[in-house]
Amino acid sequence: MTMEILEAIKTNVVKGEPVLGLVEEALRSYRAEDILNQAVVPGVLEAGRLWEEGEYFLPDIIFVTDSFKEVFGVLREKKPKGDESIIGKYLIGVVQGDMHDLGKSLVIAILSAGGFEVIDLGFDVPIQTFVEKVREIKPDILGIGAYMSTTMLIIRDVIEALRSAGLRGGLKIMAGGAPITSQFAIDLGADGYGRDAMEALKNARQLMGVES
Ligand code: B12
Repeated sequence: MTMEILEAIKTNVVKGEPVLGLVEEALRSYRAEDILNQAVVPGVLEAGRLWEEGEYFLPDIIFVTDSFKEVFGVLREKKPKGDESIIGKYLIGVVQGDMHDLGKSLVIAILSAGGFEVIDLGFDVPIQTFVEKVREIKPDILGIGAYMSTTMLIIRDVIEALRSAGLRGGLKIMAGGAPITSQFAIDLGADGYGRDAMEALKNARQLMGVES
């Protein structure tokens, strides 16, 4: 089999078209991580670029993130356990009262592609759930998303609750979402921020000490 199958997967990811059949086929010749790194991730990155440049609109991103979620689930199952190339554990969730999910999905796609093991708490996550999951999962980084002016201050409450539970020390926290700025994230008590998914990855790597 040639590289054509990887190209075809990438193209379909960019277009948000069905990709599982192609992935099953590719798995006969390629390792799951190669399919992820050489086809799926470049596809998501390309879609992210088209979004940033205003060429893609929301429905396009919805299709791309749906396609990514589906294929990522399959490929993760196939990846060897105890993969040493993992940079760190990244727990992520959207604050309570906030149902916006697309930005987080894009961030998850890029972080996963960039070497993080990402655990997704979903959206509308109660403050107490953040606390319980941090205690249970012990992530290196917690990403908190908030997408409305009415929910963004909850990020501060989550950070406060973690501090009260004695879980803040040693944990890196990143805040993100359209109304958040770099300075605002710091004011809320976070350690980092990401204007978009690529910046989130870059800053997460920096927090892990793998990028200067
Ligand atoms: C799509 C959308 C929805 C969809 C969400 C679908 C879904 N599954 O996510 C639906 C229809 C459900 C929805 C509902 C509502 N929405 Co709405 N929605 C939007 C819209 C149009 C786009 C948001 C989006 O997905 N952007 C695309 C993603 C890719 O960008 P992003 O979220 O900014 O994410 C990027 C970065 O922020 C960053 N990032 C994201 N998360 C994280 C996390 C971390 C840790 C890091 C580091 C970085 C990071 O990386 C991402 C990728 O580049 C915006 C307006 C707009 N054009 O932005 C309104 C908007 C956010 N919604 C708004 C409102 C008011 C609502 C509703 C209340 C509407 C209503 N009256 O019912 C409800 C609220 C429901 C609720 N309780 O949450 C307002 C919020 C206003 C405010 N107060 O701030 C907006 C701004 C529209 C507006 N101008 O009025 N919405």
